[in-house]
Amino acid sequence: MSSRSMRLLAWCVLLALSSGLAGAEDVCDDGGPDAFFPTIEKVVYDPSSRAPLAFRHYNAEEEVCVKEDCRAMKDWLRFSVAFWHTIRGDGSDPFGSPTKSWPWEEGEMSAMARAKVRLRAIFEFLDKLGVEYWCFHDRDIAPEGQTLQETKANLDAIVEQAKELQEKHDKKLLWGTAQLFHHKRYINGAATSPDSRVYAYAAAMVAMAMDATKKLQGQNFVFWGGREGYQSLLNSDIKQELDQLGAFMSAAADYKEEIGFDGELLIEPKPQEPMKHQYDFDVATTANFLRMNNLEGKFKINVECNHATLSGHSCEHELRTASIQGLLGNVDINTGDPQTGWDTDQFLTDPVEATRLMLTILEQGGLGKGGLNFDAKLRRESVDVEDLFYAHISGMDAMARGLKQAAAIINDGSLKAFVDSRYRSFETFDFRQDFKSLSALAMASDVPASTESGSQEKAEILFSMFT
Ligand code: XLS
Ligand code: NI
Ligand code: NI
Repeated sequence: MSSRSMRLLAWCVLLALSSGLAGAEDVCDDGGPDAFFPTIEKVVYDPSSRAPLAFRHYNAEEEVCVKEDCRAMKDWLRFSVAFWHTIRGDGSDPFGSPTKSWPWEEGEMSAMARAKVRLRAIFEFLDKLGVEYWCFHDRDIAPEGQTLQETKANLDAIVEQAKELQEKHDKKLLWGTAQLFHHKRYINGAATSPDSRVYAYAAAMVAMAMDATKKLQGQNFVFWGGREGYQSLLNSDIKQELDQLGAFMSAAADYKEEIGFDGELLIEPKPQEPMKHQYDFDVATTANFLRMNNLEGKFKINVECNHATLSGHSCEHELRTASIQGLLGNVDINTGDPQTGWDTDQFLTDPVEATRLMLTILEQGGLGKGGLNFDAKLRRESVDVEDLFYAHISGMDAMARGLKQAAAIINDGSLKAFVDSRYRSFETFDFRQDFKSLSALAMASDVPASTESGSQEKAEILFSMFT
């Protein structure tokens, strides 16, 4: 932080403390456009640059055409910064204390004054990075109060400030969510808790967070059930818990209609961590949950890549499985570490992987109201504010390469033509027949001695010609 902004902040905190007036910190100057990242200029696209703080592939306004559908890169990709990792991530892990000393955590101040400073930090970050969207949990942006009423008042005040900042900086909310996993009241779950008081409390929190998301014109609202699962089947009635979850999600969908929130509701699957088993295990399990509870058409899915791999799938598999059912709404774009078996939430920097993911996204005509949310964090050892920029830049460049390469594969058409050709025998064959007629057809034909090659290797060449 520059000495000017340090002085301003100190003055401001002093005023807030001495006045004792509620909201006195609102009078604080925001420290100007360089209050938190004074060493960083706006990141620009410069393909020939050797400077790490530049985009070599992401060129926000550059048009990319998928057949006749031409959009600016920023509109295909719809990048979003995650408040919880980028602003609140402190580098702590189960073995060690925080490692970051971010400028927005400096000095003593009330929890609400701090929340307001943090909020200003993300908008400066978004400006300098050139990203349009952000995402939050209610508890990332506003502290919990002593009572539910106070918690609501805190959130309302912060949402008011966020609304102003969104307008001032021309930014948008990709999604909001309720954080129903951190506090010890959620040890046995939120919607799936055996304690009915916790169930009702969780509903109140979702209602509050959805109100906040609506107020900020959020495009989506996410449900990630971190504690919705079990540690042991010996002490759990999973039929009861799944029924509770179904009723809770139905009530959430009704609430959306009641308040006139026109964003998409999204469920984010994850197989485990923190619970040993989580109910929204993967896309297929979540799709089945929606059908069992007559919730088709009311929810889509937010696929997180690192969750996909934790469930034993690839991210590509999860995107495709959601997409073919009309359920792919958003991607939490990150990756794990092949040698580490948990949710390491790393930035996805592999352009070949990015191309595989963008293929599905482009084939379904983009993500609609959804986007690519960087649910990704710095390594514990990365402690400079510049690292936050390096991380997002490499993630954005990788996805931009993925976008261009996937568009080229689709526009070329050879891979699709090859896949289609494998199914050509069905062009003149109705497979929706009963076994009697199929048996009759088989009886009247030659016994198939073999069938043609799958030629995966050829498909790999048709893919790698563009990557
Ligand atoms: C945690 C999840 C979380 C959700 C939002 O693993 O990815 O960050 O995206 O609650
Ligand atoms: Ni996520
Ligand atoms: Ni995650």
